[in-house]
Amino acid sequence: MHDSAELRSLYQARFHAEPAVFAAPGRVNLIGEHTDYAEGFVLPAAINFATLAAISPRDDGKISIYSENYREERSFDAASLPEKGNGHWSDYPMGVVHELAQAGQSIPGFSLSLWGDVPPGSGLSSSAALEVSTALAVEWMLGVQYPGPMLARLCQRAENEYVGANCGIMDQFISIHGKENHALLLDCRDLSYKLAPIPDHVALVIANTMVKHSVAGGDYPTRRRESEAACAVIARHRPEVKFLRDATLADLDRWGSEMEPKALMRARHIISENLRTVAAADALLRGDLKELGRLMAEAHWSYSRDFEASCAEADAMVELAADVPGLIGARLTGGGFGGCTINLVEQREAETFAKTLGERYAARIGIVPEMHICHASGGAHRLGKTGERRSAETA
Ligand code: GAF
Repeated sequence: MHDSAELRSLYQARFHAEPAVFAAPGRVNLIGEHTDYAEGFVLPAAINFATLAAISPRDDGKISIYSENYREERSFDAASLPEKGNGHWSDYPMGVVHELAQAGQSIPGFSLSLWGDVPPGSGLSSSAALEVSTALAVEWMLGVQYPGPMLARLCQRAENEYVGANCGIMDQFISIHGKENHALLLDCRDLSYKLAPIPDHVALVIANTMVKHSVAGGDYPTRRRESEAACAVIARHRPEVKFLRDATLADLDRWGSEMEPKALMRARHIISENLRTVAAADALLRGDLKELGRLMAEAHWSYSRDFEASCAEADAMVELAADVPGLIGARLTGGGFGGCTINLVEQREAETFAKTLGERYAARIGIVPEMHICHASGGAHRLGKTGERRSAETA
């Protein structure tokens, strides 16, 4: 599978109907990790990897969902949707359908086919791409259109409550609001945002450590709990502190001794990361790439040492990148514990950079990494018959 034309023709062969097709991108986060659920700041960009969703109505009251990636079909009764997921890939699209029903929509039968090239388990938000592409497809079928921030919240709820992964808002938000050649500074408290252009001469080189990352289960929720415990200690003294977004490094100096040592480290990462993220967006807007690179490096080591969310492979990928010509900044991106590093690289050096870094990583770690030279892309949208982006008016 390569593109929407192929998805469309496979869809026609399977469901004997002409679908409407939607695309939602994955993302890379330049800086601002585990700050979203603390109502802080993030600086992601949508990337040119996406999930496509093809949909058409059916009249037998069934919801049929086929995954081209898993080559598997699941069927549900639109009149009695399951209340919870059960650890299957279909939880993501069904979570969205369930949330739309919770929001008062009456859900008719439909056939949905999904295909994506966001590498799963690599920290590039394949889950959000799946949720958002489904959301756009089902919205179209229902003839409704939620405002972007509301749709992002709905998809986040699908993941939190139906899938059972305790993620924040970043991934769903950027998948909807991404803009070609821009990063987006999001205030996760009120969902206001500012776009920062990524200069033409800067490439996004994504280096996959090939160590699997997952948000559901494992260390992600543990980190979240630890940082919330630190916040609760500060709130005992300053009740106005509801989230770590409201706390300062001075609070840690005063009350850090009342925290579990790990909680203190997690809080130090999140509080300092918020400061770095806002500073990084400023640096990008001013064109100060040196400062941006410095902040990314600081963010990586804070993520690795204080938040303990990196791994030996990601640390090696970041260390090795520092000696490859063309690097502006590198760090582990996304939820952590594996996945990809993001390298901002001078465009003219990007090919050689990717090749050299890949070879050096393979030589040191013994794993051949996947390297992708990406660009910041636009947010979720409908695709026309020939795969072109349809404007809002024609969508
Ligand atoms: C994952 C989550 F889904 C996001 O909400 C965010 O917390 C991120 O990890 C870490 O910054 O992608």
